[in-house]
Amino acid sequence: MLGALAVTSVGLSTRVGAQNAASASKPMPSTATASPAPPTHVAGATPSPSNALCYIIWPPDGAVISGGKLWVRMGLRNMGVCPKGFNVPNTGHHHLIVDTDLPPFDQEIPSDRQHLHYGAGQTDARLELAPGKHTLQLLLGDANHRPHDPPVYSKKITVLVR
Ligand SMILES: [Cu+2]
Repeated sequence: MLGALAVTSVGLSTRVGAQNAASASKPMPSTATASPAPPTHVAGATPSPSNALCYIIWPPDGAVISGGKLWVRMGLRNMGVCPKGFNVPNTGHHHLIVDTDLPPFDQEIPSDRQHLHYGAGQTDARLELAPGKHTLQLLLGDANHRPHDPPVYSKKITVLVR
């Protein structure tokens, strides 16, 4: 009787401990579920603080934009924005990923119409989109346009232009 009681209480405390550990290792469940789990460790990449947060201030997810001309406002917390080419710890510059998925994290971010670089350190940008549905996502790059370790990127949002 006494033995069975002791076993039960040990089992209970073990389970509680495991639950705490699991929730502590996932600080941002909302962003973690937004993208289909790309690798988060990039060997040799410029380090970023684990609490870095990149987000699109405007437009909001689901926004309807008349005419297709808009300003995109880019947010970054716990890191600083710095122009390309300057190796300053805990900084980077914004890249806007348009209508496509995030590029590979172990390479330089491409530069084309779907991967826009803001290498002067801009935090807002004028954009013109054709009528229809579009996706927007931010990805921070280091002095050499490479994602950090761990990579710092926003949730992917959808806007509708009409
Ligand atoms: Cu860049």
